[in-house]
Amino acid sequence: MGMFCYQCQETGRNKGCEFGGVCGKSEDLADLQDLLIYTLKGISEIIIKGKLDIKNISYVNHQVIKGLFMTITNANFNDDVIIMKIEQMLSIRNELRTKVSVKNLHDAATFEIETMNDMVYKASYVGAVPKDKEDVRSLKHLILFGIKGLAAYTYHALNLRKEMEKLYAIIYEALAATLETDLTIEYLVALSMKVGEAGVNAMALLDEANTSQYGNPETTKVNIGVRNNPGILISGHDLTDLEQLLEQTKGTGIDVYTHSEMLPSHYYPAFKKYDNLAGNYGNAWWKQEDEFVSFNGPILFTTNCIVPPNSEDVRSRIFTTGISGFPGCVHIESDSNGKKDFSKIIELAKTMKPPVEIEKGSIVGGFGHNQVFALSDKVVNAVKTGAIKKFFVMAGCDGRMESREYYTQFAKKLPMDTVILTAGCAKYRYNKLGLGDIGGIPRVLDAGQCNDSYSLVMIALKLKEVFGLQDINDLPIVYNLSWYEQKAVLVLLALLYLGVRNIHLGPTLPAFLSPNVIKILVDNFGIAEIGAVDDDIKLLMEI
Ligand code: SF4
Ligand code: SF3
Repeated sequence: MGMFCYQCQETGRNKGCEFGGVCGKSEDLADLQDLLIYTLKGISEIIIKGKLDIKNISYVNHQVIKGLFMTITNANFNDDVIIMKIEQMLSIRNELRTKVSVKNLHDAATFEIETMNDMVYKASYVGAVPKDKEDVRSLKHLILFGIKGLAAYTYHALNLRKEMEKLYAIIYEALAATLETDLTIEYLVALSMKVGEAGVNAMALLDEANTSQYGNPETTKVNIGVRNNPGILISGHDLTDLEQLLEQTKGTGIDVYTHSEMLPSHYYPAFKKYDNLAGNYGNAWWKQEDEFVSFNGPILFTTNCIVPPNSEDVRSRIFTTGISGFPGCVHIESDSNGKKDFSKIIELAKTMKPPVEIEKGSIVGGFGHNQVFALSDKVVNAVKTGAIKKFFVMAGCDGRMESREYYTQFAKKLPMDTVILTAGCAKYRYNKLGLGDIGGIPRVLDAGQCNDSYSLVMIALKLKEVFGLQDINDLPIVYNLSWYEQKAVLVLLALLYLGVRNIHLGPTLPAFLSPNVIKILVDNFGIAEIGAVDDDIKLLMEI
């Protein structure tokens, strides 16, 4: 029945995926995800217009953020899971409707599905292109994709039993608003900023959840070679899954390796006590097709980014948990206390060969806010003496496009008196280049996952305080961000909310931004698309 999706950076022709996703998402799956989002909008409208108290609907709050997170790029490819989620959300929606007496609800809050055919039909036309004018549609999608990122961070914090009601409130408010047809550009821009504010709060909550549970990240050398034992590779962003896997593999002779965005787990004190945590294997998500072949052992996905496996061998070794999913791969559910049984993965690992070494040596990371604050005298002194001229925030995502070579070249060509602050899987474009240090301060300071972009904000705010500045934009910090999926959209909104100007964004601007919305972002925030490496370095050095 056709599809339309333009939520990520790799969208077809930088316009939209219409005949299957570049990511591997089928038309059916794309339509089902649209229907899931549509149902969540209906739930949100009932909650907002019915003035339901969020405190009394915890179960709904949790299931809504899970549903949103599932539709993030490369997270869940399983139609059956999305169908079950739609059915669950429809029954929640219908029950909520009995609790309120609101008239004139939209179709999203009232439609009924009786058969699978009904569902397929409905899914085929509630998709990503509502009948709004171009700029309104663009801003609604900026908000929706930011909300998906917000749901992801909220969900990770919830796994560590940290919640903030106002995050659910803004999710409902924003989703319900996207059903309205009479919204002005001004209203939607203001709502985008509210989502950005919620992004700052969600990242602060997650930071508090992670650091209170696992300690503050500290400077750490991570092995990128291999040992001689069979291994399990763990990917995605969920630290609670890693913790349980490390506990369950203790003493079994199986080593655990991190992959892609799980690399920063090595920086937490709590994980250092596990001698079965052997190192980090491979690079950013998009290289997994080759790297999973040579890894030899089972792979556990805790969140995105899954690339649909080409070979049956790799597919048979992939397990999923949490919001991730792939058809034909074993999914491991938690019990009601959040406990997961990974014994199937461990048993499989015991029958497998150890990983083939693809790299040797180590990389250094762990520069979260606490660690950088501990170095602040050194850092401030280096800025004052001119040893450090500029900090380049190069956080965000990596991806398949050849144009992302820009970021490697950019890092290589930066003047030696500059330091890169990074977070997210973008770092794999330059974290193995050996860019040296400035008086003991590494020139690439990795704060952690995309989730940890908050640390970069904290570092900027701390420097602003130390240097006694009024405006965050007066700091010698410039932003050259790379985006791919929807968490990066939230991070961008969070930075805009904080008043950060002149952000360079690439490798392309989001396809969901209309020319007028881009103009609003350029006029109000100085946002610019990346250009040629040398020109951009010159430009950003002068800001
Ligand atoms: Fe296309 Fe990205 Fe949507 Fe996948 S997530 S269908 S690649 S726009
Ligand atoms: Fe990466 Fe998927 Fe964005 Fe978490 S793992 S940063 S892309």
